[in-house]
Amino acid sequence: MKIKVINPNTTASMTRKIGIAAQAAANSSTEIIACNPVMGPASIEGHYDEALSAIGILDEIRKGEAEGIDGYAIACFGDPGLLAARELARGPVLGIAEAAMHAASFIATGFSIVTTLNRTRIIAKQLVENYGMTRFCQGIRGTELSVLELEKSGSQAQKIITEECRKALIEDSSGAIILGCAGMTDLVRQISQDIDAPVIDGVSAAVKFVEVLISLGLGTSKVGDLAYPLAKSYTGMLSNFAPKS
Ligand code: 2AL
Repeated sequence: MKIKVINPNTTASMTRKIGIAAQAAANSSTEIIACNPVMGPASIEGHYDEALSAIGILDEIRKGEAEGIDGYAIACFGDPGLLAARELARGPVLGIAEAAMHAASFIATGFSIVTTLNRTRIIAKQLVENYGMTRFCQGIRGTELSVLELEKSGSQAQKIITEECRKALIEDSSGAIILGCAGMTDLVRQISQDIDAPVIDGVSAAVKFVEVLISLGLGTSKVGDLAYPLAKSYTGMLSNFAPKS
């Protein structure tokens, strides 16, 4: 089984971290291909970054389909380009935010999301609503840490995130915490130990759910709106992205 894990930002150190977490979550017989697009933002921290990162994601899915990839995880907490990616793919495609929220809803009646910059909270809120998770989501907390701060050695990021998670449990009355950035994937075990509560990393959850769906013989439905994109001409910089019949 081959699962491609796409970090939609172009920061290679984050892609390496995501690949390690994905391989640790997967069965030993599953091959994890962690990648990031060559074009796009170094980090995704808003609507504009998200919109443009989707192009790189779709390019990786297109290549993945030619390489016989069985399923995909999109490793950015905004789940950018998710439905478009599903249109291109035969196998399952999961976003880390949706995977994390579903996992949390299985183990707690309420969860909080602890994320990076405050401005990204609106993205998480919109996803919570889209995924029907409003009933479970008790809080979305920013830390004002930039995504690339998570890549710096000697950063205070882990301490700041841990303290916010601890506060979320008490102030939001949450039973589980979701880490709201793929760049936090390496922190999950230690934070869970430190706060003595379940902490969910969407990268691991998405990879595991993709693996399960593939082993159940389930792929993206090609009936209705997730059918392959209609063949047509695209112009200008996007001419290479024109769907073929
Ligand atoms: C993210 C993420 O997971 N990767 C990235 O570049 N930005 N999300 C976030 N809320 O900061």
